[in-house]
Amino acid sequence: MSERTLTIIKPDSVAAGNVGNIIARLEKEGFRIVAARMSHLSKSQAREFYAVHRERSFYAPLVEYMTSGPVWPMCLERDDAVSFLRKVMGATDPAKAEPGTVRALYGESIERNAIHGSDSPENAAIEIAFFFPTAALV
Ligand code: 3AN
Repeated sequence: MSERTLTIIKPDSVAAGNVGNIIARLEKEGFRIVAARMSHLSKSQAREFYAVHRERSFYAPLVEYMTSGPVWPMCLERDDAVSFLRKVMGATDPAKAEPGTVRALYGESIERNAIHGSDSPENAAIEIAFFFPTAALV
């Protein structure tokens, strides 16, 4: 069933010049880009976006990292978009990600891991609304 999910091309990918490669890969995997924009997150935006991880030891460094440079949030559409994107992304730790996945190809570390993808349809809806008002979706 056609579904939408939210990805963020993270600061390490933007700094390394991998935005084009990652977008090309996502399109090749059958995702349609419903909305996209470049953004430089404020600390309060990053804290809110990752609020579920508030109690984790990596929360403060994660907020630091996600605000360290520009990112590309995008709303993507495809059959089973949420779970399919997770497969294309690979495991959180690029060292453990399956060969050929986006994180295996472009991730530098468990924190600087190239790309974000929503983990459930419920969170996808929340995360899409966080970055894109309905009017920005086509
Ligand atoms: P995923 O992005 O694979 O869904 P989450 O939601 O568990 O992973 O974690 C959100 C983000 O927090 C990850 N993308 C990564 O940047 C960072 N992160 C997760 N676990 C760790 C960890 N053990 N150490 C450092 N950063 C982490």
